[in-house]
This record gives sequence, C-alpha cells and structure tokens, in this order.
Amino acid sequence: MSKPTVRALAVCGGTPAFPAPLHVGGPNVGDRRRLHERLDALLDRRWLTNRGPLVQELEHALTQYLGVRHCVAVCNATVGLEVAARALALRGEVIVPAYTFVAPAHALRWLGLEPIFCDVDPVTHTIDAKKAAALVTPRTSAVLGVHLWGRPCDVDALQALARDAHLRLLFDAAHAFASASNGTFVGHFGDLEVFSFHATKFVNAFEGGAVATNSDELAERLRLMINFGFAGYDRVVELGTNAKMSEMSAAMGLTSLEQVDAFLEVNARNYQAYARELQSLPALRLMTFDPGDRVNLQYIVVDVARGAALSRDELVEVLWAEGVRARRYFHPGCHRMEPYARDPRWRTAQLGVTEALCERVMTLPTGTSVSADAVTTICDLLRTALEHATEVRRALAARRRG
Ligand code: T4K
Repeated sequence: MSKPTVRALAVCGGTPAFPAPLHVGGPNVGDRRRLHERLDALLDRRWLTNRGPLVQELEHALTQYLGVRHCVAVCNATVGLEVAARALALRGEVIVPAYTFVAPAHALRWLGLEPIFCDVDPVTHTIDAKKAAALVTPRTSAVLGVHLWGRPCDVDALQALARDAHLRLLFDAAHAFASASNGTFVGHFGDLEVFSFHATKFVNAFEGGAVATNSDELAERLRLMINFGFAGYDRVVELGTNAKMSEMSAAMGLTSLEQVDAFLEVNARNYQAYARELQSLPALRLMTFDPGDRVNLQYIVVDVARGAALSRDELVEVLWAEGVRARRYFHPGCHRMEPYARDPRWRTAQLGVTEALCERVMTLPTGTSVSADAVTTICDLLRTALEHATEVRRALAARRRG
C-alpha cells in the first residue's frame, strides 16, 4: 500500500485501513490440529480438571523450559498472585509499581493487604528500586516487582533491597514468559514469580497462569492452597481456595508452548519492522531493551514525545478510526484507580514518572495476527497524521462534535 494522503485517513472521511480490527494482544493461536487432538483426548478420558494429565504435562514442560524447580499451574495470574501472597504469609504493606495493569494491586487489596505505590524508572518502566527502598516502613512485608512489557526488573537491586530490609520478594511475570535477564529466565527470581497465560499473553491457555519457584516448601504450600487445602481425598490441612487450571486450558497452554520459538520470531520481525519505520519519526520513540536481557517483545511500546505534533490520545484516536486498536496501557496509573484514588494518600501523591508515562505511552499491535505489511501500514498512518497535524486535529474536533 502506498503512503495514505491526509484525505485518505479515516478520521478525515477515508475508508479504514483495516476492515477487521487489529488488536494489541490478538491471541497467538498455535497449531490447531495439535489443540484439537488434545481436546479430543481429554474428552475421551473424561478428566477435565483437578490436576489432570495435561496440567501435569504443562507444569513439567514449563519447568523444563525455564529450568526452574517448580511451576504450579493456576486458573489465572491474578488469583495466582493472591495465592502467592498467602503462601508467603504477607501482611501489612506491600510495595508495588503504580505504572502497570491493576491486577497486582487488586490481588493484594483483595487479601486485605495495603499496596504501597512506587514510581517507576523512566527508561525501563519497571519499579525504581531506590524509590522502593524509601517506602519501606516497619509495616512492609514485601516488594512486588512487575516485569512490565516482558522486560525484567532490576532484579539485583530488588534482591539486595529485600535481603537488607528482610522482606519477601515476588514478581508479577504476567508479561514475561520466555524473557531472561543476563541469561537467567524470568521464573528464577525472588521467592516466586507469577506468569499469566491469558488469551492476550505471549503464551496463552485461554485463561491461566503459573507460579514458578525454586523453593520446595513454597511449591508444596501453593499446591495445597490452589486446591482448597486438600492433602488427600478428605484431609484439609490449610486454608485454600480454588485456583486450579482446567485441562482445556492446559491443552491450549501446551499447544502454545510448543510454538514459543515461532512466536519469538514473529515478534522480533514485527519489532524490527516498527523500529525501521519509526526511525524517521522522532516524535515516536519505540522502547529499546538492554542487550543483556532477552525480552519476548509481546508489547510494542511507543513513547509519544511531549511537544509532538499530535498527542498520544490524538494518535490513538486516529488509529482506532483505522481499525487499529492501539491501547493507552497503562493509563491512568493504579494509584489513580479505585479504590486507591479515593485514599487521600494516593489522591495527592506525586508519582511523576508514572504520571508522565500514563500520558505519553501507547502500545501497538503485534503477534502472529499482525503481518509485517500491517506494521508498515500502521506506521504510514502515523506518519501521515503527524505530517498533517493541523488538518487531523480539525477533523478530530469535528468528529467529537458529531
Ligand atoms: N499482571 C499484569 C502486569 C497484567 O498485565 C495482567 C493482565 C495480570 C497481572 C493479570 O493476569 P490474568 O489474571 O489476566 O491472567 C488485558 C488482559 O485481559 C489482561 O490479562 C492483561 N493483563 C492486560 C494487559 O490486557 P484489557 O482489559 O486491557 O483488555 P482485553 O482483555 O479486553 O483484551 C485486549 C484486546 O485483546 C482486546 O481489545 C481484544 C483483544 N482480544 C482479547 C481477548 C480476550 C482478542 O483479540 N481475543 C481475545 O480472546 O486486559
């Protein structure tokens, strides 16, 4: 497709570039035949959940892939975080980044713990370990880092903080399956790490997750807790819940896991295509990563420079009109969401980096549902919009007036 003229932009009355919407997080499907075989087999077995053979196979495959001692499959990462917090006997306050999806904060609050929101690093978007250290009080029991965008946190600094302040350290690794820091896979850090296998994630199990740990003791507690505390047919030895993964989810998880290399390749191809195309648009800065890290590139993260011809929100509106469902992840920051926002502490808190990122960052579609040509088209749309900002802004205002 040749570069669109401003008149061809959908906000200016043109035809949307993508008749079927392109999503951030459009699922990676994998090999359907393998999935169907697994689904047929599980139906034939009539064993649908409660740590059936597919869940066991998935857990084994995950531990093999990551080289970690234990992976406990769970129904989703949010409940996985709740169970993890209980298994670690957290109490009082837990330090979490403000700039992330709301799930980790909610998981803590759901348990009656108090999330203490910490600002993030402006370059990596992950929790700022120095600022986290300044938030430690006698009531703090843990730090919960989030490997945002699949990029490992500064694990060394956080491990040092946890050791020196006698805190537990856990990671929300929802975005970070197959990511690694200096050759060590995410899954090995802190006391434990929680992956998400939600439909939109790099590896998906429709809904699902896994808690990875190298601690035998924690793994045992987690296994009891996710199954009502049952240690045998009718023997309950712990407070528990139902956080089990179903066999159907495990079937999808295994099918997805078999394709990790292919997914990594597609994400790298799309990332390079975005990097090439966005090079000529200095107002749009594509997130870059440390050479020592391996990142699964499941998120294409673009920082719209302050002073760009169009704002992040205007660009997102232009893209939505074209069928490109760019997201304002993670606006407006967890501390600005309920129930936290009503707390005077968070209403008045100044988390400068988080607030700036919330205003400037957008994520663009990638994954196996997005071709390299689609990436070029998306970037051409952005280029045309930025080059004709005055006209685009006028068109946006007219659309809003209806
Ligand atoms: N920690 C972090 C850092 C997280 O980002 C998340 C979840 C969690 C913890 C909790 O993990 P889980 O408990 O979910 O395992 C989506 C996901 O629902 C959510 O899982 C994810 N993070 C978050 C970043 O994105 P939403 O509400 O922003 O979007 P949603 O689910 O409507 O999906 C995004 C787009 O994907 C949609 O516009 C359409 C497309 N889509 C979605 C689904 C479900 C598809 O094309 N097919 C699909 O099946 O939360």
